[in-house]
Amino acid sequence: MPLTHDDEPTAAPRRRGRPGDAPAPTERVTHVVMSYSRGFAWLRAVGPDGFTPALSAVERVQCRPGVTCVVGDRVEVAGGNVAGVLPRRGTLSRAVGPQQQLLAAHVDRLVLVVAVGRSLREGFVMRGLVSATLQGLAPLVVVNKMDVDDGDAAAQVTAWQALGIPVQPTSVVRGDGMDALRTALAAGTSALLGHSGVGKSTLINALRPGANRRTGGLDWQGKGRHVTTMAEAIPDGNSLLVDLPGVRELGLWGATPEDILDAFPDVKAAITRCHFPDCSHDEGTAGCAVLEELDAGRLDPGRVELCLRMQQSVALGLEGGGRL
Ligand SMILES: Nc1nc2c(ncn2[C@@H]2O[C@H](COP(=O)(O)OP(=O)(O)OP(=O)(O)O)[C@@H](O)[C@H]2O)c(=O)[nH]1
Ligand SMILES: [Mg+2]
Ligand SMILES: [Zn+2]
Repeated sequence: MPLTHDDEPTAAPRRRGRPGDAPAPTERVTHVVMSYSRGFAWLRAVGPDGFTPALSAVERVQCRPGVTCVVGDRVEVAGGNVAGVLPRRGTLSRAVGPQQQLLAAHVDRLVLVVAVGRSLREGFVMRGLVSATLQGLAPLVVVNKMDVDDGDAAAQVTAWQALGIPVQPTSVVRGDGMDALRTALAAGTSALLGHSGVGKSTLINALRPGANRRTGGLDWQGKGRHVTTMAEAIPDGNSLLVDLPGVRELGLWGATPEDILDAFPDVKAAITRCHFPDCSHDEGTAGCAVLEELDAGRLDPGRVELCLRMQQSVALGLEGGGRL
């Protein structure tokens, strides 16, 4: 997908110049926010052909009072300042306590990165999938650090694939899955979201030589510290990879119990077959289809519990914030 804004008229290539230079009458340039911090945006100009080398210098531009940006924003520059933010689409948000925090805009794909070890959490993946659906983003689950897998992660990958969840196992160390990931992320804007230390920045450095993202977040045993503190978009042609700080919480605003169930087709099929209207599906109700499937080993008890817990927390209005 081209990076130019949908509403933008086709543009003539831009001369090199400072942001805020009066454009020639026929010239329209979109500025894309590559990074933002405390009233300053790092911008790249983008023409109809994307980030051509002549357009690709990053410029640090102060925002006018009252203007705040997120990475991926398309902005107007006037008089040497960021004067306004164009209408957002493809927004990615998360929960900070009861507040919704916008992380990025104009995102096409939500890449949910987990890693072998403590961060291989089905709860994170399922919340991320619901969140992607609600926010209109295409999901991709990346299971990184497959080089240290003892078999559990491979089994999890197979189970998710059997459920139709798009999953790409990777190892940056061994190079496994990196060509397939490069192809999957070759177009559009992809935001990498996951716990600290799963290898988001390391993946981006491997996919974008020269990105020079600082790495060394938590290792696979959970030791270490958060490394990425500022979101940054890294371009290549018309595609962007957004490196985000590690997150622990991801809200599910506006989700209904039905939205949750839709993300669990395996659980949904059994619940739909249960004929007891008030069945909680988790106690010893004789004849409950969910319990029958569990007893027969055709349904994963962890997934049933996760689905019911997520439904309950949505129904009780506890999302907002949900621990991943
Ligand atoms: N064994 C192994 N280690 C990896 C792999 N990918 C990344 N790592 C290591 O995992 C640690 C964390 O990597 P980062 O890329 O900093 O993780 P991050 O997700 O960006 O972390 P934050 O910026 O804190 O959110 C580093 O020590 C990497 O070298 C992999 O495929 N295999
Ligand atoms: Mg990082
Ligand atoms: Zn039941």
